Amino acid sequence: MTSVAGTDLVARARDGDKRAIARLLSVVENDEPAAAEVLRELYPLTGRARIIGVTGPPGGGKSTLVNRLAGAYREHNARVAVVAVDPSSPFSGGALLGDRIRMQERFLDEGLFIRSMASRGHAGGLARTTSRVVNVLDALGYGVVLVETVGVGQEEVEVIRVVDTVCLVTVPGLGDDIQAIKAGVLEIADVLVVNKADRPGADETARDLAQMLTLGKLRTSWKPPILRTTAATGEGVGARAQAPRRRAHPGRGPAARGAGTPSAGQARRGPRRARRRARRGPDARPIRRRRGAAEGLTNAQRGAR
Ligand SMILES: Nc1nc2c(ncn2[C@@H]2O[C@H](COP(=O)(O)OP(=O)(O)OP(=O)(O)O)[C@@H](O)[C@H]2O)c(=O)[nH]1
Ligand SMILES: [Mg+2]
Repeated sequence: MTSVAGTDLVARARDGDKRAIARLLSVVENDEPAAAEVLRELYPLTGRARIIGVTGPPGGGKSTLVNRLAGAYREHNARVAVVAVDPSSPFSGGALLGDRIRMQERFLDEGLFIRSMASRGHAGGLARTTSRVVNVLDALGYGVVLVETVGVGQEEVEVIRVVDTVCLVTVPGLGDDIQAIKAGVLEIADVLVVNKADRPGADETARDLAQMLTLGKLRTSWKPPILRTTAATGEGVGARAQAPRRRAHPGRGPAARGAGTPSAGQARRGPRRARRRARRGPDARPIRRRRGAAEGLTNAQRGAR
């Protein structure tokens, strides 16, 4: 793709042309030749969207919940994008989008964009590709990006780091499986959801989770709220959409995904560095001072250290 074509694609995508958006996402996802240029062009526009991750064991109702949340955010007029990372059930399937009428409503909705991503075959890793996709959607003006992943492996834990808010979905009666979740995802969860609350055992599961939180060596003082939802009917989902936001996100959020809004530290260090960073693009490693530069060492002296 020539750079003119790349720029044209960006322009059409920014106008809301869904086919152009899909094509643009493929360019960055597959690391096509125009990817770097596209990302550079869009980079200054990133850092505005609210990125929400929905993760948890297979079949817990993540897609159903994501669909409900998308509807709830659409009611507040935000343009919403959904990124489903390796959904075992395809996102176009009936179960995910509720009844057929609702599904058609969603697909006709100009303000909603849905993207499925395979979890395998990404040069540079799934987390990096996901952050690129999220950054593009952010730059294109989607106010809310919902990212669904199956939270079982280490790689998914890495993926979920690109989001601002992690919502961990569990279901009643998980039993010992709940212990398996605890290892990675519970530590980074901002909100815990016991979905399928219409089934028996929701209160016990909520209690188990609360207990695990008190036992876990959580690194921050954040106490994730534990919410009960029935995504199938939408009950309790409003509470999730309004759940409190965590303020501090160690190793997460816009900086972790290389988005453009300068952190307080970057702002202090001044615009020159931010501009340099913008020129280098979102995948560049952070700019660090050369070792010894502050002490005024020569290159030879530095090398000898
Ligand atoms: N009883 C009940 N069933 C639900 C609820 N939410 C979702 N389901 C059903 O649970 C099944 C799985 O829902 P999905 O939304 O596909 O779950 P998922 O977590 O996205 O599944 P994977 O992407 O395959 O991991 C579907 O048959 C849903 O209709 C709920 O609140 N109550
Ligand atoms: Mg799903």
